[in-house]
Amino acid sequence: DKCRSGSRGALVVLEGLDRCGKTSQSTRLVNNLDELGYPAELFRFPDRNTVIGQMISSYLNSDSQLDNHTIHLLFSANRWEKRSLMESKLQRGITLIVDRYAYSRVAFSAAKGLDIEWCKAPDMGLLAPDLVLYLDISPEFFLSSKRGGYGGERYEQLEFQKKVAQAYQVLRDDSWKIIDANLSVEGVEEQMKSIVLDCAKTCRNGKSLSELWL
Ligand code: NYM
Repeated sequence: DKCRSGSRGALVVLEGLDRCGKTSQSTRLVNNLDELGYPAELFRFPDRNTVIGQMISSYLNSDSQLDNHTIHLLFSANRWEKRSLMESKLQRGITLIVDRYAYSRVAFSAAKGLDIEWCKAPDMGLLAPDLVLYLDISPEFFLSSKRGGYGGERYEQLEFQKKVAQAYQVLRDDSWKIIDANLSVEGVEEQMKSIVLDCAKTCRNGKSLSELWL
């Protein structure tokens, strides 16, 4: 509707290694934004609720085997099937907090040795985030932490996570905000809150949406 045009929501992406706390932090962010008068919703990739998402889920649980290129394209298709929904929500003024996005796929596939340009191509034209928050933990962090459940899924192995961390280093640019995720849950939450609020304000004031890859 017209009175809302120009006051779009922000597209905020959380990235990081497995078990870095992205999922709890994204829920907290949504609640914080809602309380501050910025309607927000959570998105998560992979979205395991679609048919493609179920194929991805079965691969991650090692119930199926797929060629590295095939799984790469499925992860990308899983984002494409949500693109128009995401755009319409943003245009309606809703801020989207997204737990993993295109960077995850590139980092995980590059860690397997796939060519980085090939990895980036299928996501070209997806909505570009207004903000990327990288929750920084050392790959060894989970060993000393109480964050449970590690090791259950494909990729959740120390040596592989080290490679993913290196691939993220290559991908990230100066616009990413690096969050020290070794702190307490509340400490991490505080670091993120004001950064995200600033971004939501800028978008509400008319910053335009753009597309990957910037
Ligand atoms: N993952 C996630 C990828 O390999 N590529 C992608 O594009 C995305 C979005 O899925 N180990 C991997 C990272 C995780 C796994 O994610 C499941 P989560 O956040 O644990 O549900």
